[in-house]
Amino acid sequence: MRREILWCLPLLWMMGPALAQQVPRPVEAASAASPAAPARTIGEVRRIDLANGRVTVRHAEIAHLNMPAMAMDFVARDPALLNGLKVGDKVRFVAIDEGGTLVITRIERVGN
Ligand SMILES: [Cu+2]
Repeated sequence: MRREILWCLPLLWMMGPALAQQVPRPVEAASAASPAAPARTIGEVRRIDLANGRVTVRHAEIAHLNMPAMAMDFVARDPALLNGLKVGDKVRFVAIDEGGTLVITRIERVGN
């Protein structure tokens, strides 16, 4: 019994660092320079659904969402964000993935 305990101690000591390395590290705060940071994307409004707070945007590549250029639907975090937008408007917006839903957190018109 006692001999087994003594045998285990060095083993635990050796495995300690290996086990510690498997603990997930906290996610580092994304810096502004990081390509994973939610940057603003250029796009063009294709459709607006004010009642449901949705907007269809033909957008440029979105690096932080790993998305090529395409036209797609977004949900506006606040439907009021869509006030004043018209189909055909060139926009600059920030989109994030919230549990699989692509949400626009800000959007503004840019000069045509
Ligand atoms: Cu897309």
